[in-house]
Amino acid sequence: MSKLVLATRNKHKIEEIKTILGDLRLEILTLNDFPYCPELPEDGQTLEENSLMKAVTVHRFTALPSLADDSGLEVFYLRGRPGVRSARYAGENATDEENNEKLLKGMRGVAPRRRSAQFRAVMTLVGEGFQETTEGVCRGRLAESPRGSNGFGYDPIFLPEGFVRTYAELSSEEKNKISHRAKALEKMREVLSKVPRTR
Ligand code: ITT
Repeated sequence: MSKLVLATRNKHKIEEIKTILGDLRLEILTLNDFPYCPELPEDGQTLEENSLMKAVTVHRFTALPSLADDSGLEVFYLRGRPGVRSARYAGENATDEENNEKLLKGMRGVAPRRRSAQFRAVMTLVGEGFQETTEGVCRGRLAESPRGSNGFGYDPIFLPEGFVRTYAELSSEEKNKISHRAKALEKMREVLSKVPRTR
């Protein structure tokens, strides 16, 4: 069986990625299996840069193929913000609630047709002699107030296209069918199925 290390400690991402890739013959490890792995750099200007830095750092440390996910919510009215700063929008150690609150405050009074937003995930796979990057986008719009308790991050305030429910009101099966993360992983599937076995 081939081993793959997810370059993240975010338990929600880990759960989603493991479920989506559940049918592949992969032993999926995470940074929780490598407690001494150094902090991952996240100071890039783009999701692509951060995703690559995380995957490279973890591959170097573990000597195993590593898959990183850098993702964010891009709001058109805010010219793509919070984007690459999604995790830290309301400050360095901001909670999901604080980030949601800041975003909704900045969008107060903005009409529904101008509340377009998209989630974007950039996945990077780095192994011995191979590297692959894929992107997944889920379009939608911002809700007026938070709704639902599933998922994490901005899920309670994001209405995916074609739904009247927020990401946080969808079951995990529903979210994993349409999400930015699922789409990026779908494109990575072929390469992941060929990850070489590790001794
Ligand atoms: P790692 O870097 O360890 O993977 P992180 O939480 O710091 O974990 P990111 O730097 O990629 O991850 O930041 C992504 C932020 O974007 C995340 O903290 C959420 O606020 C938001 N986000 C990404 N995907 C999301 C999703 O599926 N649902 C809700 N919010 C999401």
